[in-house]
Amino acid sequence: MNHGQRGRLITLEGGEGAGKSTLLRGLEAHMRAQGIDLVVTREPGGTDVGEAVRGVVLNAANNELCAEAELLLMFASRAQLVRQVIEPALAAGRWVLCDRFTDASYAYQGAGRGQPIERIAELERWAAAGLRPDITLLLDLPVSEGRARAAGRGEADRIEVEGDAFFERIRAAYRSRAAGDPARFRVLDASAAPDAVLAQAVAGVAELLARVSA
Ligand code: Z5A
Repeated sequence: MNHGQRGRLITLEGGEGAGKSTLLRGLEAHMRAQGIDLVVTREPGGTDVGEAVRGVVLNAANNELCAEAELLLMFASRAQLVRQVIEPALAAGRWVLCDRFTDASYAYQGAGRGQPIERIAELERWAAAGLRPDITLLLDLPVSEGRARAAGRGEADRIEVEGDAFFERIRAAYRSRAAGDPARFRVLDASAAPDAVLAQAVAGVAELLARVSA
């Protein structure tokens, strides 16, 4: 499928414990069953360089890492992923399903860490080559529920150790970005059962794709 046509970039976003990994597995299986030629990747990470960066930014031992360096590292991973994986796949007509993308930098480094939005926008234009997802699925969940789910997962990483206020800012930023761009975002009720979240996602993708392709 997609002969001669540019592929689509679909991203998943959400706060801690929202169920992105669970949804990603379900969505990947659903899309492959539809015959979609799919590349699945994640941020930070997705390339050898990006996975090394991920190790640095998530390692709780790196507690001296400043917010500016954190932002630049997220975009270092993204710059590599866009050029090495995402753009070539889209150009070949393949679809890309990416676990987090630039919206996460606006939410975590912008709203969470207080980094200037105009700096992030500049990095998006330059380091991420202005690439925007066609569709973004936002898994929305009250912070307390998400944190309770994530608590069962073992040791917290360098970002997960932050307090509730940090994650409330992130949730608010994600919701506000979604409200500001309804043609790209679909907000999913992540407190529903996994099958119901997947059904919402499948319906959302179909509806937004119909609009994008119209
Ligand atoms: N980060 C950043 O700061 N800036 C950036 O630009 C980017 C990222 C790109 C790593 O991201 C960190 O990087 C992240 C943001 C930052 N830091 N934090 N916090 P990540 O996406 O790799 O890590 P994550 O946020 O921890 O996501 P995850 O591993 O995909 O976890 P999840 O969303 O919580 O998904 P899950 O593992 O599927 O679900 C968590 C638990 O809930 C698990 O036990 C499931 O079985 C359960 N679950 C899942 N769905 C359900 C439903 N529907 N009902 C009940 N229980 C459920």
